[in-house]
Amino acid sequence: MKSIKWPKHSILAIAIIATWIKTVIVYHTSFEMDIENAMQELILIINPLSFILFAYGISLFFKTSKVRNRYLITISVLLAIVLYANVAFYSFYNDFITFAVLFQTSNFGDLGGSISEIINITDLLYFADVIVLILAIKYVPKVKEMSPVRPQMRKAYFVLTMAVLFLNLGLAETERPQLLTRAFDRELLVKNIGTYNYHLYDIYVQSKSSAQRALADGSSLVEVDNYVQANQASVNPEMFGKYKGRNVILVQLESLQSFVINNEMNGQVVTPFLNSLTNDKDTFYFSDFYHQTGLGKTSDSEFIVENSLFGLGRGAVFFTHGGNTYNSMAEKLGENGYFTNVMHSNNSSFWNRNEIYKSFNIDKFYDIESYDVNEENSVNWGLKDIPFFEQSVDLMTGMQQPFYSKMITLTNHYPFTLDPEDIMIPEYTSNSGTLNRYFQTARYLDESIKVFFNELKEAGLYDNSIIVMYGDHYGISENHNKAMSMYLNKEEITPYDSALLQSVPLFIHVPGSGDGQEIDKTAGQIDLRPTILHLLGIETTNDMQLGADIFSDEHEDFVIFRDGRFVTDKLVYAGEVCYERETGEPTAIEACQPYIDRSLIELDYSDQIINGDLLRFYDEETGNLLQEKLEEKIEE
Ligand code: GP9
Ligand code: MN
Repeated sequence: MKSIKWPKHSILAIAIIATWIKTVIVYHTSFEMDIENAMQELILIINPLSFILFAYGISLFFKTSKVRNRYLITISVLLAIVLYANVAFYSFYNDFITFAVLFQTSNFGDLGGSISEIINITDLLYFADVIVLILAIKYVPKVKEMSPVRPQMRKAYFVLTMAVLFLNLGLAETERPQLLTRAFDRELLVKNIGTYNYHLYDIYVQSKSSAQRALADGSSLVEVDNYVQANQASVNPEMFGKYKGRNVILVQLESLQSFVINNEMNGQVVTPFLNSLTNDKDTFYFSDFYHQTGLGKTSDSEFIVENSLFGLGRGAVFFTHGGNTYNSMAEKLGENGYFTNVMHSNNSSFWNRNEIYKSFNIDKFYDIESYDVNEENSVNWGLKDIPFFEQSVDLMTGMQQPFYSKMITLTNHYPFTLDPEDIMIPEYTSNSGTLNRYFQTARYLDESIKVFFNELKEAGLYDNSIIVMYGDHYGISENHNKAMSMYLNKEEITPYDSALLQSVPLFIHVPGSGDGQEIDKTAGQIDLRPTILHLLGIETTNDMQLGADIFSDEHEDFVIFRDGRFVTDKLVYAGEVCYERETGEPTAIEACQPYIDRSLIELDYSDQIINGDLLRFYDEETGNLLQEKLEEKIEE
């Protein structure tokens, strides 16, 4: 052994390699992460490295090897604890720890008794790298006591660390575009940037939002409140309470845009069942309705509909502000005797749903664990919509009535693939495979709704329910403009066209009512909360909401997009150009200016409410500011 010439920084190298290998092994043995291809595996292997290099690399700044070694041991112990805590948390919650959750101790209430069941003697293996490191320090023959590390050497080391980080981020970006800006799922984050980096990122996101929260006080709420009160649309007495007491079934139609409704593709009808609802005696069909989502996509549409507030301009509010105080539609319905639930066959942590649903006061989340999912009945993202609806109706039959169920469909999701037996119409024939397949999955989604209606009838749940269905966001992005222009028979897709293409269908189906009609008022997802609550006879006068009941005479034909674009019955504002809606011709900006100003105000008020967590200062019952909370705040 004596003859081996150990490199100078062997202890550092051993620490890095031991922790790296251990982390990768723990990824594979203690978390259930589905790895779909070699690239994902490669990312998983690389992803702990940049942080490990960085954390251990700090040792290069210490002068003596003794201090260096002590530092290395401390860091290895800390990293092992972080990883081990995640393993323990995961085995219980099937989720990774977030900074926010750590401070909500109530979350651990149900964990108490089971701590001892979770901890096991074999768990010492999670500290194997620490042991290796200690042994190495003891037995690896000491190189000549090193003089302080040369600055060039340190520089090279940290350049390498950065290179590894960027390699990791670059690969992750190709595998999951917009991973960090959208931050949709903790599992995806850990899979792509690694546990250690994930915690840093999480701390950054959480501390940013808690700083904004701490700085906010009730005074900003006064201004917002004045605006909201002044802009409330009064109820339509003919419609208010008309369907009181019915179950409410909300169906979010994944990626469904209006352009497929009452339209054909190469002679094939795309949505025959939904088309039949557009002139059905029991259905209100809203033909000029828009999604208002941002990067949070599905989760934004949920957020907007529940709260009648906008999502955020950056990131997903579900992720960044899951712990805020809200006054959701579910909470309102719960207060009015409803059993409230969400049905969606996906991991409960996706979009941080498991956390924010608590803030929305939703009674129960039927996530993937509530469904029977196997090879045959799932495709691509999970359970296919038809079995999803079938199994959901089974669950509904056991629910206390009246209930409010929000159902989130999944099959019509990018990349829009189907098993051969589910294909009902051929692909389209453009240069975009995405658009070509989109028609097929939209056709499948349409079929699933038909099945759902039949199942509800068979289960005896149909007559006493109202079924609200709307597209959650676009499915075809502007990357497919060329193919879209071919389909729509246009020379090109202009910003004006793109804005109008954000229209998604909205149906309010009220079995047996005979009230059906087409409504072409310009409206958006933000209007759904007051619209639905009013139909059920639930007041919203004191609610901090930005939308308006579409049935109200005071509802304005004006819908604001998250990025500042807007559509009215006469104008379209997009790409900083004001267009005449009817002709699509640009017109003087002055025509749009008042709406531009109002869009900015409303978006800003919505952001203030969310960033400042202002609803904690608001009494939903009286519409007053909560004096005691404000005083507490001032004392702080
Ligand atoms: C995932 C589903 C899809 O659970 O809601 O989210 P999306 O990618 O459409 O935002
Ligand atoms: Mn979606």
